[in-house]
Amino acid sequence: MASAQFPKPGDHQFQYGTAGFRMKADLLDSVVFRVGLLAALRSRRLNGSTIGVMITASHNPPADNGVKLVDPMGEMLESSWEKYATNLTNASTDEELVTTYTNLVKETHAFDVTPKVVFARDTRASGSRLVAALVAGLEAAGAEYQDYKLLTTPQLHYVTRCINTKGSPHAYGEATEEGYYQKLATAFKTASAGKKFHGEIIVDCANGVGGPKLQQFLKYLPPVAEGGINIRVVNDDVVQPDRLNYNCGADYVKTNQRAPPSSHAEKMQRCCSLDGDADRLIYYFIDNDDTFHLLDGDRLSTLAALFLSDLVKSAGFPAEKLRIGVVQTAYANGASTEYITERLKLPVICTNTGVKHLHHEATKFDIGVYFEANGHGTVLFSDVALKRIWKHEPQSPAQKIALDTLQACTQLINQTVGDAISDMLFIELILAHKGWSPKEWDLTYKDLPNRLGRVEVRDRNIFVAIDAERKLAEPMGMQAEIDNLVGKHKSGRAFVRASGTEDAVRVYTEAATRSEAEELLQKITVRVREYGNR
Ligand code: 16G
Ligand code: MG
Repeated sequence: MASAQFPKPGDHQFQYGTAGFRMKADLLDSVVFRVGLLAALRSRRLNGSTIGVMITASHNPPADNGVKLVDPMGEMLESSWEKYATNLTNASTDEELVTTYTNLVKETHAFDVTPKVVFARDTRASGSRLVAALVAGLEAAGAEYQDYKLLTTPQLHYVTRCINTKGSPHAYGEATEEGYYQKLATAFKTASAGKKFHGEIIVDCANGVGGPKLQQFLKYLPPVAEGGINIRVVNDDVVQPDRLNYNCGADYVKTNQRAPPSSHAEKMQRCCSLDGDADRLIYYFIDNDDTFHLLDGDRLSTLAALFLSDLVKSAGFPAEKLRIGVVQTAYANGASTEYITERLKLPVICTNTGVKHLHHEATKFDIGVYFEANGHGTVLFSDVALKRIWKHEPQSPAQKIALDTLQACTQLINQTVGDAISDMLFIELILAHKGWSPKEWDLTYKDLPNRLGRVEVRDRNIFVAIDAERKLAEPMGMQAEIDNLVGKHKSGRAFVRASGTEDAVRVYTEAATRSEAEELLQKITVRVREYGNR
């Protein structure tokens, strides 16, 4: 039996979480083999649509790896299937695996068709070994498959959608890496025609797969001498595996609130960082007083919303024809939410943490902008919006220019999932249109000081969050205590939630001053410890 080559390690319990399966790479062989079976099953359930499998552990250390499934339109695996992934990977013997699989074929009403799967991986050393396990699983399930080798996560999402929409009115593009570069480069050139880029931008690629891919992409853009964007790629070493995400990358910058030492940014220079699989993006700069300024996912979101709402107006659309909305989580800085509602006059929806929740809510608008504060996000255009945008008749040359730009944006933005390369080009485009340096962008509003804490307790599951994780339903009485503490601080806000990825509780606080945010964090942390260890 094929699975005998990939035995489940000991009594390890696996769980398909918000980011798929992710852990030390040497625990993953059996998991990836079984994900191969599951991908085939998912394809059969969807009558032979192509399913994507990405092998990556994103911003985790080099010794980790992970695997996740991509649904046909490039979305994350439908959440009702996460439990099947969990069941399959936990079957302890080959016999149990066969039984579980056979039952799933029935339970999911899988069709009797040849499954189709595409896959890719990031640059981790364990990647090719895990690909072998995946292929064994796919072959055991009788699947047709195509290996796209090294890709960023969003590229694999793009390719999956292209394959499944080929020949339809919703065709998304050429299902190749080159097709991806061509689509984005063409859109970027159209949307930035005649605009000037403000100096050089440093792009830190976390020594991950984004490095070589961005280098490759640059070949499709006009040269700097001809007015093209001036991108300096740093941290693109994928030869020494230990350097991946080490002292660099979006997660490092966001968590440590400082630039990677290796980026050597000058004062006031525009910088950004991707994460290890290039689906997260964070901007930053160091001002003339050596103060570090972070432009995180909230900033990407507010800038995108500002630009798109202006563009929609300038192109001559009445507001009700293209409703723009923004989706955030409780982690979004209160000042960003206020800016969107009060200044941009746009609706904001708050959802649970995790990209799939934001993505889902964003589909409810004609143009849905969503970003997590950590830099993962994108913009979604509904089918109706796309139709209106492509059919619109501009009434003046100025409307035509705005419309051309808006149309190009729908091509530039990767609508399947947050995509650091695509998001970066979009942000660069906006800054060029506005003639802004990061300083003007930073000045659009002032972040409220905030703190994020991590508390380990005996049982994190007693903390039950409701209202998009802004309040605690349990333990009884705790929310009243938080409200009481928060009420003592100007612009105070706080929430507590159990982490979905670690055995810990997260505490977020915000207040008018840094010391108040800190004080609030300390006081709430004490209460979390007390309740969590009872
Ligand atoms: C996962 C999520 C990320 C979220 C984080 C929260 C995806 C692809 N990733 O990494 O969006 O911010 O979990 O982690 O959805 P936490 O539950 O440990 O705070
Ligand atoms: Mg990532």
